[in-house]
Amino acid sequence: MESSRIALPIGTALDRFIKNNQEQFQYASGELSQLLRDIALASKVVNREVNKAGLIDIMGAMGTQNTAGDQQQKLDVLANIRFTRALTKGGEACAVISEESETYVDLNNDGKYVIAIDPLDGSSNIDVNVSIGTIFSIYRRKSPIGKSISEADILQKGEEQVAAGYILYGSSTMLVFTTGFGVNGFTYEPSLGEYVLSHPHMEMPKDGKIYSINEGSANSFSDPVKKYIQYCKDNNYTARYIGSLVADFHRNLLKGGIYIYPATAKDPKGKLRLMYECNALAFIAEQAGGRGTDGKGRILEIQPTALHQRTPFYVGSESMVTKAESF
Ligand code: AHM
Ligand code: MG
Repeated sequence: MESSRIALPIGTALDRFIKNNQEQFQYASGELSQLLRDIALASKVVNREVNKAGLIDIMGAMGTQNTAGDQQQKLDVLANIRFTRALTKGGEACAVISEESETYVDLNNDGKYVIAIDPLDGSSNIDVNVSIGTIFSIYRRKSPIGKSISEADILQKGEEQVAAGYILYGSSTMLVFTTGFGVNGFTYEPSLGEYVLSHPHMEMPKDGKIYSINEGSANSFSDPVKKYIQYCKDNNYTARYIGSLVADFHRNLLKGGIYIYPATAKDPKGKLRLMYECNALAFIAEQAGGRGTDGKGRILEIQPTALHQRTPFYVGSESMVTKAESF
């Protein structure tokens, strides 16, 4: 959708941005804006915890595993609690789907929105002081308000997202989001405790020369993926892989590039989760002029059949994703 492009200056606080751009928040009853504020607030708390992770004894594995069998880190658990609590408080959400919870959390029958969230992605990077992120998608519920929620509310296609975003806990902390009217990026100003507009109307370069893939698994990539990687090398592309989806995606959004997590022997359906990792980033990519596919079709058109469903993921600059697909 076309942005109405109200020119707000760099440095505008998130709250002011939301107030001045209400036409970009559909169904204008204020709940979607409030959800975004709640997520922003929770992210500040998580940011504080991420920043002091090296100082206090909250680092390291908790000894429990999440639904996918990954070791849960204490910060993952904390982030999950912070975000779920923030989303529960205002009553806008009827359900939360989280990477850290096996089933969805049923919140409030009067809530209008369903949120899918990966509270802290890239968790293997926590202990080594490398950028990590939060990824979120927001959907309207489909069932009547006041009734209990149904599967149709939970398992929605990515194209039904009304908003999506991520928080990158990096050398600075950023909130990047879309409500379907383009993409805007806000940088956290710690001394003010505010997100301020730093990257208005973000657009992904149509083409790029950065490819991001875990080449350690190359032996088990399909032939087309192998050929595409060879094509990148033959054309002197630059390989950049942090192993933190939000950070890899963010770099490619700014500089032009492609991120690939294909099917591998270990993860025959890909590693990444459709509902709370790929959908949000595919929506943001499209809103910034890029593309997101599973190698066969548009990520946003995949009908999820399970909460923690995985998918191969190709996302980034339009020409690069199209080229990769052509292999
Ligand atoms: P997580 O949800 O357990 O943190 O895993 C997702 C992460 C992504 O951030 C990252 O892009 C990918 O897994 C890295 O996987 P690999 O180590 O196999 O390259
Ligand atoms: Mg994750």
